[in-house]
Amino acid sequence: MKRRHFLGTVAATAGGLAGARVMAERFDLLPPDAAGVWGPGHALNYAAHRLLGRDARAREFSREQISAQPFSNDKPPDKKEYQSHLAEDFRNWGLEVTGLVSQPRRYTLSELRGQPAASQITQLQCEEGWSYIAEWTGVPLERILQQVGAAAKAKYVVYYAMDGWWDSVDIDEARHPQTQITHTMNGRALPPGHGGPLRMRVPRQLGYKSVKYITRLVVTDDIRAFGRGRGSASAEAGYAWYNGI
Ligand SMILES: Nc1nc2c(c(=O)[nH]1)N[C@H]1C(S)=C(S)[C@@H](COP(=O)(O)O)O[C@H]1N2
Ligand SMILES: [Mo]
Repeated sequence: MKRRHFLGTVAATAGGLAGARVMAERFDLLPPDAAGVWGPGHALNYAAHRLLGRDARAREFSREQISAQPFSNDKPPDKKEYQSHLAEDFRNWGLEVTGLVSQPRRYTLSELRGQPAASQITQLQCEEGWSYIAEWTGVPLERILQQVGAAAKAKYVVYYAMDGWWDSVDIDEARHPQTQITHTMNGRALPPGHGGPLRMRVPRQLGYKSVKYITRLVVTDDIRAFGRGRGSASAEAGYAWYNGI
């Protein structure tokens, strides 16, 4: 009923985009970047995906389809801090988890590697058009949220990288079984070029949501408190905060 009502209303609205914002707001599905010129489009896209495909899964591939030469869009950070972690084989890398959680915690990399792992063969698609398929292995973000006791009212998980990138996903994406803290790629430690030692893997959205070199997660119910309130560095640079595939 809810989705039919939503679609019906959007269709019936003259210039559906303007109506989309109003509808998205009514269903509490307004993305952080709903303001501005592209805001109504972002709101329609996000609300439609959430109403129609909240539990949808990203396509999974067979082992034979894994790309022989996965493309890495960048060199690892030349930042001194990252380079010294690299030099010691990331022995002292950690992932801090704070915010709306009952037990804030800092995981060491070896603690994460020691957790029961999940694997998926999915495609990473860059907004620039290229893509590759790889097997990603790591800890489902959902499991981390359980371990730290994320509050029921949590609405977003914000994540930070060592090179200054940061992004966030809503709680549906965070709890989706394919959303993963990845430490292993194609059976080996995640290479530095692909975000080693830890990256967020969000296979239902475009590649820029899969932030590399992550060091910190914050659970929150108020995204306005982060950066300029648009939910991510990418959104502040003009990309959609939500970009479902
Ligand atoms: N920290 C960080 N994460 C990042 C990026 C980055 O520059 N820094 N680039 C993003 C973009 S635009 C894409 S398409 C993917 C690329 O992943 P890859 O290097 O494994 O191909 O990483 C994303 N995560
Ligand atoms: Mo990208």
